[in-house]
Amino acid sequence: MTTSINKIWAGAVGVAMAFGATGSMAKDLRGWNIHVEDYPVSYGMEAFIAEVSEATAGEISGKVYHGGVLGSQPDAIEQLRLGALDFGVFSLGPMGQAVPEANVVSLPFIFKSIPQMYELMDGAVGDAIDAGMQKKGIKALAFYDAGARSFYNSIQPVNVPADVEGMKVRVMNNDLFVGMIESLGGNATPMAFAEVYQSIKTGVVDGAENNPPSYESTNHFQVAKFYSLSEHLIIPECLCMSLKTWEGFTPEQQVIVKAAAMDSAKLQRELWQAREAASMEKVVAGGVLVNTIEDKAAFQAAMAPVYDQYLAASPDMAGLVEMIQAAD
Ligand code: BDP
Repeated sequence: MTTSINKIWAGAVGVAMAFGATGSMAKDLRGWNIHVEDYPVSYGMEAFIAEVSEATAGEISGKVYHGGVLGSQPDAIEQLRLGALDFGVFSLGPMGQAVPEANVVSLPFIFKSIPQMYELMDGAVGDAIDAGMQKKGIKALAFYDAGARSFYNSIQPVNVPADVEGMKVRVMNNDLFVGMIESLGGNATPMAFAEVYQSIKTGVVDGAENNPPSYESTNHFQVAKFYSLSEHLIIPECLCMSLKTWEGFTPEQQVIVKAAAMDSAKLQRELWQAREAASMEKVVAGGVLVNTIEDKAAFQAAMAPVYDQYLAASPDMAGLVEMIQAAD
């Protein structure tokens, strides 16, 4: 008899502890990540959840599921909106398909440089994107670096827009990228990241486009040996949280989570720079032919219709485009 009363008492104490001083329940978060463990995004996410767990004395803890095991990126975005996933690092490419504000960064050549992108994403542009995402049930906590995306394929170096003519190019899930490839006369195939390696290998597509770390970490460089540094898209990534999860935190917890996210972005951006250089070395050692592009302005001019496509679908975003274009 005494034993069972003790058990009940112990259980009640456990529940009270779990609710904590503020009355909110202890939370164990599920984090989605498309990348392998050894990747700047992955280290950033691990640092984020470790800091949150430590600063909340375990009130909020979590686990990051790497390697896309919790599903493809478009599916994961839906799960995040519903609250089935708590957090993740998402490219604003696929995010833009659901959030017009986020889509502004999927315009070719919109940012002038990576430092400019950092400044704008840490300021007014990032705030506008966060506001747009919140309308869709997602809270943007911090922005990570994903460098610039360039073309790679198994056929020939790309030097001028006409080199893409007739090429089958995989793109991320976003209508703007279909328009972008079509503006060069190529055939775009939206496809999940996980399917790209096999699709290039078997000739379903001729190539794709991505930053050096993704080109390298996925082994795409082994099946698409021509890497042409067009750098046509600078698409930052977002450490995001389901708004449902975010709103379940106390104000004090939100401050901790936001600070941990910003700290993790600082770390990720440093790691990113180092990994880009290492990835370039690795692909060159692996036999890739890298070429720079003399006349990037030719690509910029050819891709101009993507801006019309965006503004036709989202006329309210004209101010945001101008804000970025007017920035130094
Ligand atoms: C990588 C992004 C990742 C995307 C991937 C892609 O980090 O989020 O899923 O590109 O091309 O650079 O699908």
